[in-house]
Amino acid sequence: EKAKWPKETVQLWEQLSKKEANDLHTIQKSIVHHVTTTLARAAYNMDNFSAYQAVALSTRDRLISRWNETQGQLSKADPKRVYYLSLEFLLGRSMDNALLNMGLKGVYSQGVEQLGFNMEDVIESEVDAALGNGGLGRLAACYMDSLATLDYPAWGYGLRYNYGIFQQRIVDGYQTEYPDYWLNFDNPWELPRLDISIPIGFGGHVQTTQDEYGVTRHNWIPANSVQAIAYDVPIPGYGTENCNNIRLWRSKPTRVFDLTSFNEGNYEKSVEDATQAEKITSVLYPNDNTMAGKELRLKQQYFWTAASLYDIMRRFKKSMREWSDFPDQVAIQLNDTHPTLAIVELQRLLVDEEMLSWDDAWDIVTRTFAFTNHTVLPEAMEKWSVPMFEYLLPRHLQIIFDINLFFLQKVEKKFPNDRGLLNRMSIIEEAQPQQIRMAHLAVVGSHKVNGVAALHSDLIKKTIFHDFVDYYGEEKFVNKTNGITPRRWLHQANPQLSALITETLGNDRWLKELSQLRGLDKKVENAEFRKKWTAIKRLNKVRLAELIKTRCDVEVSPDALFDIQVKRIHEYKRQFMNILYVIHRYRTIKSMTAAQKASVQPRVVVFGGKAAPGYYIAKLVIKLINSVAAVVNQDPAVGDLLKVVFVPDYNVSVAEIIVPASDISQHISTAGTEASGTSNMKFVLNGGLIIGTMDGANIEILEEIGEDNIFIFGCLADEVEDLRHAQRYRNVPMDPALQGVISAIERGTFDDPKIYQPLISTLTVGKDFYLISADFASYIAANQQVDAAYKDQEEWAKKSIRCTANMGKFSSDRAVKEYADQIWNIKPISVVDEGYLQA
Ligand code: HBZ
Repeated sequence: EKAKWPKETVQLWEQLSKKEANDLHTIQKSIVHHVTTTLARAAYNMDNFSAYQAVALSTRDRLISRWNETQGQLSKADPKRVYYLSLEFLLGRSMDNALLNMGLKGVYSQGVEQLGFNMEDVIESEVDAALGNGGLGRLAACYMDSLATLDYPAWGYGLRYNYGIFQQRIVDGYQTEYPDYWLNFDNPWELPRLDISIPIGFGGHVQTTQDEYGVTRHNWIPANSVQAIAYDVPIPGYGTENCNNIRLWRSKPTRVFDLTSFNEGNYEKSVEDATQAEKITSVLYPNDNTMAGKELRLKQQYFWTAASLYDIMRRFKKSMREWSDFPDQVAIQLNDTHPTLAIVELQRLLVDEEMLSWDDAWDIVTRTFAFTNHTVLPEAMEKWSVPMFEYLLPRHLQIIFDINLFFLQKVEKKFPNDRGLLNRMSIIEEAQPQQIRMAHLAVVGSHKVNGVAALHSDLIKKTIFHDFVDYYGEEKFVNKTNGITPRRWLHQANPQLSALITETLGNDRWLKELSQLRGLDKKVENAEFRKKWTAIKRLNKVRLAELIKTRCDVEVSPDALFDIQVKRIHEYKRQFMNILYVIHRYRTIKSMTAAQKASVQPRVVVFGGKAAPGYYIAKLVIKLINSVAAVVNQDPAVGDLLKVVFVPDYNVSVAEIIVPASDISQHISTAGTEASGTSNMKFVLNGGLIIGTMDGANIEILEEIGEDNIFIFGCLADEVEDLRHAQRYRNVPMDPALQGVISAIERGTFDDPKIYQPLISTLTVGKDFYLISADFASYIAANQQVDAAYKDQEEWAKKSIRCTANMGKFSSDRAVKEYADQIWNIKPISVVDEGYLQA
């Protein structure tokens, strides 16, 4: 079109599409413009929320300019891109982050204050985008921030759920769930692309024919279809013009199909079909580390992977390259097994639609995909029942059986006559009914498989993927230790500490190169600096104390030691052990004389986290925490020596208040069960010490910060099996202190003891799978070491500074660079005002 225009028209467009300036006046004008036009409000009739909406819309304009510029330049450059497929992106709030990353926070704050609003209140009016459960979803969000910041050409693909993770309220001590209708007030952080609409088929049958060369062709005829509509979420990098994209799909009924039913006079059926179609992207499954096995979840997975691949292939086709070049243009990272169907879908499209040979197609597929494993827990391993799968995806089932057959034939060749081996490695589990093992499919269809911390990557090689290591060799199985973005988790969440660090180091380069924090090490001996450091921690504790007062109606002293455990509630994470120790501590204080009490270190024990709605034992743990809190907090014999709170509805924006405020935080999973953990990194980066087991990334944090700055306890991963065995077969008695605690619960000290019977029976000898009893004595000892160390506030401040100073490794920038160099083989491209530059 543009080519047909006269020169003046082109010039006019170019002149008018110049980016808006970012001076105070222009920004204020744009805010007021959105108030009076987009929001249709009178300029004075405003509350914090409408102020937020206007500021968000103005911020969004600037994001979109960057998005357009970046995507336009990338289209021309056409580099190899990475696509990060994740069913969860736990982004939290966007406004503060977008303004900080674009370097506009200062001018916007000034503008907003002059217009009569408090910037913090405006920021807090935003609802979280909570499209994730926990670590896996937040990791995806941190990686998107780093990819954008480092100028990597990267897109995320996910689902646009109408309902994110449920909202948690505590009623009578119990968790109750409420829907998270986060789209109620419109979402300024997405660009609906209503023109991008992709048909996705389900069900039906496979037509088999011979082509003119006698080759068998398979043609899937789906029984019905839905449309995938694209919504784009811009992800601005920090200190760069680059702005990446997360494309989220929403399901909508296909017009043609409801018309068919309608024309047949079946109005009700057409409405029913439409409802079924919309249901696909209606709700995020609220399970973390367990497999639900629901048909709707499988539909979500196929809907999402098929739409994403269609989009990726359409983009590839524009470049008119050969299919064999596909893996040189496209890297696809599978965030856990949830997107594994993408492997099968790509094979299907290449063979059935693009007419490649099976072997050529499979070579392209395996060079394209790489797979990240996030857990070794057996209950989390995804399996799909073959009959259900066949009903929804008949052609894909055939392809999976073929992939499996060709794979097992190769295994048989390498290790002949080992039937046990073939059974163990098969993608199909011979159960009733047969099950598809998605983790095996993901390994077979990928060129690299990674775990998320050194111990975990080692463990998966020894356990779930052991046979695969023997078959493929070691090189296919690598470690990529997780990381977190220092922009959100220090700069944004802890602005005062960020400012002190910048002032101390003389520049803010640490925000893009986190190992620069090492420069703080030489300030450890500087008493003046320690004073500033400690004062900031105290301010953050005051901020948390206010939140606790508002949300829990409990007053806590910011002078007490703040001891925090926030994460999903799960038996393997052992919040149960933590609250059992709190009871032990309570009983100890109760037994003390006034003189003895004088030397007790006051503590505030903070819990937060959601339990999966169907996870009965986890929900009982929440109830126990709240019952213990109710008793302890009003006991005059205890006073400020011990307070216990459960902060309801823990989410990303609450984490931003909690993380900077810890003195100590708890990462106490049974060794070998927590793949990595990422909140451990967030707390330590903010100068909080940790108490933890030799599990996941705790081990690597210990290596970086040194054993004097971390409280480690409990058995090691390679002792776990022996301990379980001993417990089962040798009548190991329960730890005596633990026995005392259990007796107190059973006497009814904390509500009706009948309530807790199912919880307590998880501990009875021979059943304590997570080894709470085995670790209890060393847990008590570690807690005593924490108290003793905290007594010396100067030494504690030194430890705190050393923690932050040595966390460089755990930046998600380091992590994505490793993925880019060692798995994806992609290079950064920097966006410039015109044209592009190869970095
Ligand atoms: O992934 C977590 C791990 O438990 C944690 O150790 C690790 O740090 C983090 C990032 O690598 N795993 C999850 O968060 N897993 C899930 O949320 C999940 C969600 C749905 C599932 C299975 C797992 O079907």
